[in-house]
Amino acid sequence: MELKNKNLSVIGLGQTGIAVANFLSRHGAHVTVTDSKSREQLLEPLKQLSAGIKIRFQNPEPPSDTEMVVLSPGVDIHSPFLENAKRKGIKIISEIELANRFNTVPIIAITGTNGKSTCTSLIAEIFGQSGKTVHAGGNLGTPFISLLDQADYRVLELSSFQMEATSGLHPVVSVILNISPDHMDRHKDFQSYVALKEKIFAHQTHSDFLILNHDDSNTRDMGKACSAERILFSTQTELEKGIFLRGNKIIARLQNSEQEVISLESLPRGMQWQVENVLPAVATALLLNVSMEAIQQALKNFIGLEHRLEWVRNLNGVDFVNDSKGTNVGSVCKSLNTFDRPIILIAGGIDKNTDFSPLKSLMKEKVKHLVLIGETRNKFKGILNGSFGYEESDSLEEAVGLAKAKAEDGDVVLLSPACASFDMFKDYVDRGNSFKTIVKNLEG
Ligand code: UMA
Repeated sequence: MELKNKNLSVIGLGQTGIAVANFLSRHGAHVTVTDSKSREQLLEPLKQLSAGIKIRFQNPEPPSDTEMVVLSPGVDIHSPFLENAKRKGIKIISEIELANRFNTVPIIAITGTNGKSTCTSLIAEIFGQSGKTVHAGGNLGTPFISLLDQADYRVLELSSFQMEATSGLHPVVSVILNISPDHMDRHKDFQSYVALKEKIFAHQTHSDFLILNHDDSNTRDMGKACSAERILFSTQTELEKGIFLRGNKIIARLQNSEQEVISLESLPRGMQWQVENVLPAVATALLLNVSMEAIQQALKNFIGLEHRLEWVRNLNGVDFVNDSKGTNVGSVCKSLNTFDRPIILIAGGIDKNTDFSPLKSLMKEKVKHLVLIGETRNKFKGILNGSFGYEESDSLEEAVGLAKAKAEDGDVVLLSPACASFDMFKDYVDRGNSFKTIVKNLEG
């Protein structure tokens, strides 16, 4: 792709837009960045742009000489700016597509609704342990375009947003962890969301691998027409070919032989709760010939990620677990299913136009008591429709206090909100950190 002296536009001045604009400028393009915010709101990001890059604020029209637009993941492909670009016949590509065209290193790509970051980080940890150079990024945090140095593998976490305007990606291993409705305020319907996830294997060939979740009816039968070798994983069923649990042991049956990988007790506590993210990571490593020793060592060391089923503390026999990243219903269902003990759930926040009703029956089964916070309280109450006892709280601190008062020896107090956090916190990290501070300060 020739960039020199081209007139190129970037939409969105977040971390992706900054990295893309600087990359294009370094390659000799004339770059204009547009953002829907005002200059005053963007003083910090503006400082990170290279000299010579032009900026436009709150302008829905692409510059008239633009030959191509690169969009940031947070920008809806149907936003006025991109609709106007399409009308003018301007080419639109994602940051992932742009980076992919300059990438020369084999890609391992992970998508799904929940668990992507944990699985991506664990794969990077395992390959790192084996002495390989790996760059992990994408939705995980570092944009792909910033990861183009030489390496053995790139491990990319890919969101549905990043797959819009992505057409040529070709991973050597692709993983789809699970699919349940999320971001329904952005995507037209569930089918469109699934179709974006399926793009991950669209260009895979017979020498590649596609790893899918056998326990999820939305992923089990995917990719049958794809030429990559399909490998399934399951925490519930022994598979003829694939990776699965037998009792408390992880068993891999991949290339006509069976191997025992590790027993669950050897994993740190937080990862024992997330085996469905461990299995595809182990399969990826085995398929790409990483040694069993490196895999086992990495599994013993990897404690999981902050704000994803993160164990915070045991107080009077009660485990307090921070799952602030549980911002959609599918994620909360998974988190509730993780525990076979009574749960006191703290949930609520900002609505992402989600249907909460799938939570109702699971909550009846798993949740001993519910504490509601945030703007979605009324929506939750409407769905529960008097069928379930709950308390409400205006602050997270009070909510934790109410949860603690209900908890008994052996119970779990779980913050897993099923919602975004912006009504009460800066983001899910801020919400999770607040929860941890409150819990650590609780008196016995
Ligand atoms: N903007 C516009 N026009 C719009 C919308 C946004 O100009 O129509 C501007 C905003 O004013 C802002 C900028 O775009 O200045 C933000 O861009 P962005 O939302 O793409 O954010 P980045 O900082 O570039 O972060 C993105 C991902 N963000 C989203 O997908 C929303 C990050 O994922 C990712 O880590 C990062 O690129 C690096 O690849 C975050 C995320 O929340 C973690 N992802 C969602 C999730 O996990 O559920 C998908």
